[in-house]
Amino acid sequence: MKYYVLTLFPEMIEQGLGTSIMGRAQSQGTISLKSINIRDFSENKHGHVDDYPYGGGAGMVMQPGPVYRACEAVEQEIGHKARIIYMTPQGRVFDQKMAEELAQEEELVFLCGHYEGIDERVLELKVTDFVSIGDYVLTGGELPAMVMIDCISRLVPGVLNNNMSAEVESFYDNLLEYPQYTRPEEFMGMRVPEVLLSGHHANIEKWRRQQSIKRTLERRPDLLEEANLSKKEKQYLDQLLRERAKENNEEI
Ligand code: 6GU
Repeated sequence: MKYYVLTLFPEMIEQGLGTSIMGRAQSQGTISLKSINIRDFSENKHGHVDDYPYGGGAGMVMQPGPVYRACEAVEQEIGHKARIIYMTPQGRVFDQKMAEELAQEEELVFLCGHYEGIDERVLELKVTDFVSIGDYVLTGGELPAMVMIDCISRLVPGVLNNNMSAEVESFYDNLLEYPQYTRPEEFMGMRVPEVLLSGHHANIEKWRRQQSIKRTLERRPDLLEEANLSKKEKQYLDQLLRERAKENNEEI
């Protein structure tokens, strides 16, 4: 996977994605990351890339010219059309499913705005996808682009050590992850659940699935509607619901 990030703060992207798993993935060559400074495409003698909004109002707007030329330079380098994703709270909300879809691409271009946004005309001309990372407002598109790149990259083969781990973690099967324990066996008087010490793999697997179901019911019941449960697991969920109803003196 080749990422290109168009930004006024390339060092933010390089720093943020330069260490840990993302740093290793780049050293290995499993992914590549190139930050392009939009300011380098300014034709203004002061290197300005923003100006006052037509019609008045607060803040500054990024001018279309530098953004357009930066997009063209990246397209030239890639040699064919690529998706250009504009990070904006007005976009479609990013989720694991979108990450899975984007992970199939050879190249992804992220366009990060600042100030009050980017001149609409260059967005119309160049952007293929408008994406938000959630319903809250940030100061710029860099953190959202980094969130997306991190999430997509762990789905790229070879990025994670253990090929399985991308699937087993949260959201696989629409269930939350089961609780994890490591040494010591007892901490502050709290023991590791006995089943995990038993070495009985089938029992451990069953316990973990049940914990996932229980945790999802408690913390993200909305996810359960899309979860793929076996007949036995559905019975377990029904049992949890009955217990809960009983605790609350409810009818079911
Ligand atoms: Cl993609 N950009 C900004 N500025 N704020 C956001 C966002 C994006 N997603 C959520 N909030």
